[in-house]
Amino acid sequence: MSHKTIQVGVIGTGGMGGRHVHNLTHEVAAAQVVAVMDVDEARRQTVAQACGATYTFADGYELINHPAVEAVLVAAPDRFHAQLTHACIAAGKPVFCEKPLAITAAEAYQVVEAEVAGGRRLVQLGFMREYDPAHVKVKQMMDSGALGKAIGFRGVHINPPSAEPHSLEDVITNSVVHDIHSARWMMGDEIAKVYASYVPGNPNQPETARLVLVHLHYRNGGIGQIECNADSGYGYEVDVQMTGETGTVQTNSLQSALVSRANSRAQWVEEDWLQRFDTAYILEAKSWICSLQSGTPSGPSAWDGYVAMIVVDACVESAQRGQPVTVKIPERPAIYTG
Ligand code: ISE
Repeated sequence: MSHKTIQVGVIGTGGMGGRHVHNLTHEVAAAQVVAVMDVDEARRQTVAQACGATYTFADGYELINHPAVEAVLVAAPDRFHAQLTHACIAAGKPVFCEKPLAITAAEAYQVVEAEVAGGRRLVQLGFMREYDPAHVKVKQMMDSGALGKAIGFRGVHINPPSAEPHSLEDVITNSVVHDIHSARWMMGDEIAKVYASYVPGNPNQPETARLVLVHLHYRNGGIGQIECNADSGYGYEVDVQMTGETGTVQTNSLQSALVSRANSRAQWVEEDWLQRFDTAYILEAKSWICSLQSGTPSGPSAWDGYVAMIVVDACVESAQRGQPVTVKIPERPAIYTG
């Protein structure tokens, strides 16, 4: 691809998709949203008008195969991610797919297989924490070696209040999947065993989850822990702490202004991920478009999406059985190395 503007089609224009359309239109000079797809006709027309897209579709596959669309961003509901991403690979078009890549590891593997068969990376996954300045600082500190070898990971993921309890599968596939990716990325090592436990969202519905705790064992001896609250009742926070052999480093979500008033002190807490990762989403979109211009894929790959799903499946099984589960990750294909 040359250094010209990349013409992007966006599938799904709800909360996350709508933010991606906004960022690509207003924050990424080298991108132009030319097509949008949404099953909600009113929404797709409104979004198309706001971003100046010429083409609107009610069908994602039509958008993917339209000649004006050079690259695709998939922000449809999770259950459609794998099929739509697969269709982009079949059409030979680069695709940015929101996480999760699929809703099972088996389905994610089909995407990896198709990409490997094509012989080049076309897929970038929406694990946006890799673009969050606070996470990047932690990662850089560990990579600098100043704290010695990484031996421990701790991730805390607090979600906004939720009207309905979520299923255990949903919490792990849609939410904990971020922490799983973070746990691999930060440690630079693969997860070898998980032991997950949870508190149901409703005591009478054991298939729901409110609080999930996952213990991790890495291949090279490190350990980790993920805590995910599916319904905090108060706001949104994500933090990570890394333990090295000679020190620790962590993000600090308690950085907002401290207000003292009437014998009390208070701090503002972000509402959701769109607020917390505002900057990360912009940097992520810029990096994706830049990688398409340069022809050098970067960022989280389909392989990362697949491995995260292997760990997701292991966590679900572990939580359901109440037993530790061994994680088996196949050898990484050559297109994902280096
Ligand atoms: C949501 O879909 C996201 O991707 C957010 O980053 C995550 O924090 C949240 O738990 C998910 O539901």
